[in-house]
Amino acid sequence: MKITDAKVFVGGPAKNYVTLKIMTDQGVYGLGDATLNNRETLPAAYLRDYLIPNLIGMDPRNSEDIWQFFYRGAYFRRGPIAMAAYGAIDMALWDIKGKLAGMPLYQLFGGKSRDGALVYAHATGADLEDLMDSIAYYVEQGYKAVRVQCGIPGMPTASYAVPEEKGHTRNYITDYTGIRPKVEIWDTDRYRRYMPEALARIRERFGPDLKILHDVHHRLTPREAAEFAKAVEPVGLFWLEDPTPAEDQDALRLLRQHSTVPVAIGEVFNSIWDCNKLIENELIDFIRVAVTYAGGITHVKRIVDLAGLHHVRTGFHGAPSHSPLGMAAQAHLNAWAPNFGIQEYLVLGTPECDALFPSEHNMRNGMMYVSDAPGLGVDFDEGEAGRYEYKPASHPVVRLEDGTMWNY
Ligand code: KDG
Ligand code: MG
Repeated sequence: MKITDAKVFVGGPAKNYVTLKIMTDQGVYGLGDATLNNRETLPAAYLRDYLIPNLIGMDPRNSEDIWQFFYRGAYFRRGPIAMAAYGAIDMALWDIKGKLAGMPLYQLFGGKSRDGALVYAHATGADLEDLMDSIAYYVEQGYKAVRVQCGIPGMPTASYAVPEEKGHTRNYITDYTGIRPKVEIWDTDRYRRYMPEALARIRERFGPDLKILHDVHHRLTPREAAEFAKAVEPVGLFWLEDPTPAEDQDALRLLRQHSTVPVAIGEVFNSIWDCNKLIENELIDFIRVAVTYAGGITHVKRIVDLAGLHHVRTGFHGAPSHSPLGMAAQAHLNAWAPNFGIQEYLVLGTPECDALFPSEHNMRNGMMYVSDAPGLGVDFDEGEAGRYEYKPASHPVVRLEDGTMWNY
């Protein structure tokens, strides 16, 4: 069996999805997602210029050897661009494998460990009252877990993942059209003074059963993060996410010495080498890697297995930038993983997105139910794809009030 061709598409409704389609001499094709948010053209170029010309003629069933060929074969290894490109190939090869076997991917991993996978939604508000309305909306929809972010009084601009005005909780955006990013101003002291009390009020209003998550988005130093974690401990968070910049694997030691708050990190990691020390030293509770830019199913499965040895559960990244293909790969891993924790999930389900990526996965009552269709269980309509083209977009950048650059 041979790979005969592969194509890359960049574009989509509201987001620039990077979609790979691998064709074979037996008519079976595979699909993969290489959407590196706001840098989408880069994995697409790596795929088109180097990886696809090498893929043609390879046996698509040898997904492990193909992964090793690209990873070990690249003298300059890792990085989000390369790992997103290998990830898309790997996803597409698993899709082909599932279609050849006539089985959904979770069966090839070892079958289902659960019926449905717990997901969390994003509640947000320009202020605390606005956020409370947003949480209430998701609770009414049946969600059992909600990430909560709100505006901080006196902060010169909206803080991370928060709308500028009240009443825009369901259509807020974190990315902006164009190449030049918008600037947000951050004030750590105001955040540290306000947020623990806001989280306590959310717990008081919604009671003990709601799973509450909060994302610090890499903005605190290790000392500040330890202090913050101690302050929010009475809230009983499901997790505190990215309290410190993720590159520093030792940063969480101090937090661990001062608090038992569960810690989640890893949405910017792209390999096992970014998190092996964190996992082995049991400095985290949830690993947030994404199949999309951490080398695909083959590599992320290794991370999940390492995590399982150290009581670390999964909490895969699921921001709206992942296409339904990347989310499907994670849905299959979530169904199988013995150490599954939770899945971040933002409703993508616009009619345009559903038309581009027909899918049999579904969501109800805050749980994700995996499709039983062979392979990934998501298709890609090339006719629909022709309606979209790449539109540059950027994350905001963050500065302190005096102009110093800070972490987005
Ligand atoms: O591309 C960056 C976003 O995916 C990120 O800001 C979202 O922190 C995020 C999250 O937890 O989903
Ligand atoms: Mg995050």
